[in-house]
Amino acid sequence: MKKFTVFLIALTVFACTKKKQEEVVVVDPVVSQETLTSKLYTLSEKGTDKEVGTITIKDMGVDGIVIEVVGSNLIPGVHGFHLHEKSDLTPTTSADGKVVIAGAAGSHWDPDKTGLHLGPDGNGHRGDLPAITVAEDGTINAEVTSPKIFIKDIPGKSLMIHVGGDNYLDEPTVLGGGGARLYAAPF
Ligand SMILES: [Cu+2]
Repeated sequence: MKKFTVFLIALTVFACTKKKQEEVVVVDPVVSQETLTSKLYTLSEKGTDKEVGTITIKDMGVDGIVIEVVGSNLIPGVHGFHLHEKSDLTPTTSADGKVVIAGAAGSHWDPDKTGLHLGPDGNGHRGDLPAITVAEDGTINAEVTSPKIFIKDIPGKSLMIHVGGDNYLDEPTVLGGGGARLYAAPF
């Protein structure tokens, strides 16, 4: 009986110790564990259409964010990629009567009011990101970083993928020349 009691005490102590260990959460002082995830949709003149992937944003603390783009059934090639001002992806009508796909998302996020599209390394829009490439088989599994966007900036905005590439200039066409909005993930 005595042996059994000792065994029970030992078991209880072991169980308590184990529980305590499980409760210990390791928190990196610089990089938090926070991530934001949203689905990636095709865009049309009617709004959002099919689901074609996922975008995950990881908090890198003072270093900004890492953006992971995973998708399939996409149009191959290089596509301009930006953080736009709003998460609303409904179409709008321009002054000349043309439908702007996902127009309600606004333009590239530009909190410093620079009015300049200078790409990820320039001092223009903070929403300007490196262009991303979809493989020939229509898939993408890319990771881009931005030291100018922080995780707190993301809610209420959208990540936008354009039809064309991005020359990181406003010439010869504005906003990098990517043209129409093709896919987006609202946050
Ligand atoms: Cu854009």
